[in-house]
Amino acid sequence: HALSGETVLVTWEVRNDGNATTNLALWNDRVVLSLDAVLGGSDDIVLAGAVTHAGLLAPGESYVGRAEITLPRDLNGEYHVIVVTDVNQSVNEEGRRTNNTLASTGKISVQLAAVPDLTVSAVEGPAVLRPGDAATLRYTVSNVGGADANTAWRDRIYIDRGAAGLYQVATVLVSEPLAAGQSAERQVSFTLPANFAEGEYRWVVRTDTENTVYERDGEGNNELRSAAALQVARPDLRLLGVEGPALVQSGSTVTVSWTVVNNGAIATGGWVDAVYLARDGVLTKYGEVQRPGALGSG
Ligand SMILES: [Ca+2]
Ligand SMILES: [Ca+2]
Ligand SMILES: [Ca+2]
Repeated sequence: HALSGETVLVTWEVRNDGNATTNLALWNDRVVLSLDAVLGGSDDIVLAGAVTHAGLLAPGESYVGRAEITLPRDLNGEYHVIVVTDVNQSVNEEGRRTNNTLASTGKISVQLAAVPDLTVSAVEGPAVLRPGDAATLRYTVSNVGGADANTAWRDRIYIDRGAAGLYQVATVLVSEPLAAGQSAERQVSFTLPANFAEGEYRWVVRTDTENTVYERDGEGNNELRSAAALQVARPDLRLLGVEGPALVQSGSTVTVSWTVVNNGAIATGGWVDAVYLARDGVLTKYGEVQRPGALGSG
């Protein structure tokens, strides 16, 4: 019994049944897996194409060949092991080569080894950003496969611009293992380029983008597109009018009112309006108003 992807030791014995020492001291043996006990055909899997033997072989002498062979990672089934000695037919045997191939009587049973399966969930990024803004995005990568993910891999964070394609904003190199059944939440910060076009987009997170983690049938679920939209918008605040008293007595409280309209896209993030008195080009500030909320377009 063996598991796919496992390393197994194969040994075989080769004897010189002739009446002369080999004319060469170097030849290659080949190790093949085969569903039937016959060499050749589409069922053959060459495990070791050329295992070199060094040394002359006198009549009656033998050697034990050995090879540590890593089974293919998707191998599944019951196989004979077939060994061919002097596969290149370089030793002069006067044509007696039919006995150079031997199949194992028993079969080796190989089962598929479990593999990791990474998936992305819970992609949460900002809903509104201005070009040039700093942003932080959170996401979760889970290993829903049957084996630990032990090799490092890279995640990539994109903004999906539709027809304009994906725009990468960040990459994350993950070097700590993720055990089977476990999840890890990640957080990544980046800055949106100042020239990023305004529009409505989606966040996209892709895990294992270089495919360093082998997931067999689980490679297709490595990307998640956020359900929530990202709006990239440039606000354009404009003061429409200011009204205040024309005559004020010093020391008294006055009320000033003004109207702000947003001629651009939605404005968020909070800002401050300030009230000044101007005299001969010199501004003196008299008050401030915090604007914590958002101001929609128009
Ligand atoms: Ca022979
Ligand atoms: Ca996967
Ligand atoms: Ca993969």
